[in-house]
Amino acid sequence: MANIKTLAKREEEQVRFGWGHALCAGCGIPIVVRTVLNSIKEPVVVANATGCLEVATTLYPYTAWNVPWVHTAFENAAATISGVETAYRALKKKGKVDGEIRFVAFGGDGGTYDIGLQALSGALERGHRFLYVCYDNEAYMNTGIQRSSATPLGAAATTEPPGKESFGKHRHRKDLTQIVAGHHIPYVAQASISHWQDLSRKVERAVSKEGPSFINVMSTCFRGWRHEAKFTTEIARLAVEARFWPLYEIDEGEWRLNYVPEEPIAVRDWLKLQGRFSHLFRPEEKKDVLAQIQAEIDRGWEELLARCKVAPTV
Ligand SMILES: Cc1ncc(C[n+]2csc(CCOP(=O)(O)OP(=O)(O)O)c2C)c(N)n1
Ligand code: SF4
Ligand SMILES: [Mg+2]
Repeated sequence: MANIKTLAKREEEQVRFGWGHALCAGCGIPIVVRTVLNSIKEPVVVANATGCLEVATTLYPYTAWNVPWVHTAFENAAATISGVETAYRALKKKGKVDGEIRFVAFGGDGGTYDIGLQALSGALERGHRFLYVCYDNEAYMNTGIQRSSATPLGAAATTEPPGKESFGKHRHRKDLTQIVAGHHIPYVAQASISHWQDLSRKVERAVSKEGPSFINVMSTCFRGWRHEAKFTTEIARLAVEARFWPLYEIDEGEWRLNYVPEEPIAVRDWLKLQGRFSHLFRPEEKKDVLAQIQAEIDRGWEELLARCKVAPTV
């Protein structure tokens, strides 16, 4: 497993991502992208769905990318990267390219859970060798915090605002990691910006597979979640401690839970730190909604425990 020195050395040798992007200071996305790209030793080609990552890293005439990079539409990052990977295989067969190249697609939750799901499912089923990384910040952040199917129950979003008749988002989030697991691809994982070594190890596993792989990374957006920017990784860490965002992987069909909190925190203690849930506590506490959120977490955790071998790596 690459340690921090190896990752730093790789970045010294070739900065793959980073110059002059306009992502907010304190955004979780650059942590995802740098960790992913620095964890891959081979040359990389990237496809990037529209979202904060794409918009804020390609302000014409500048780019923050120093690898071959394709901007795709919102809905087709997986289709694009599968086409690039197919072209590479065809050219390799003809002897026109040699050497190993890895193919990575990045998409936000809007571009992955919702609008790009069909393209993702198709590419996974076709068996292309690529890694799809979803940076999940739980809403359509770039266009103004609209709810997505990754937005948790009770969160405020501009398209599902809390008010007299509403407590924010009315439905639980979709479990995309498990939907992808249903494709029975070689490698699927859930990771978080708060546990970068775990993410780095998962990327190494993912790109070693000869078929498709998928990593769903929790990536805090302090603007949409409404907390101070300096708490970005801490909020992500507490999501893991609350068991809201379990760290696990499915490697060649073997389910492994990578971290079991010794003393899990109640989800209300995590929600309380974020302005997007403040209406659940004021003026009076919405006990029924908080109980529903906790019950869903408990259910998901039990389900995961029943499937997984406990194999701590963090
Ligand atoms: C087909 C289409 N619909 C809508 C848009 C406008 N749009 C651009 S980015 C974005 C939000 C992306 O959300 P997400 O994928 O979660 O990424 P984030 O902005 O949170 O990084 C939207 C709606 C678009 N570019 N294309
Ligand atoms: S709005 Fe959120 S996701 Fe977008 S760049 Fe800012 S912190 Fe990052
Ligand atoms: Mg998003």
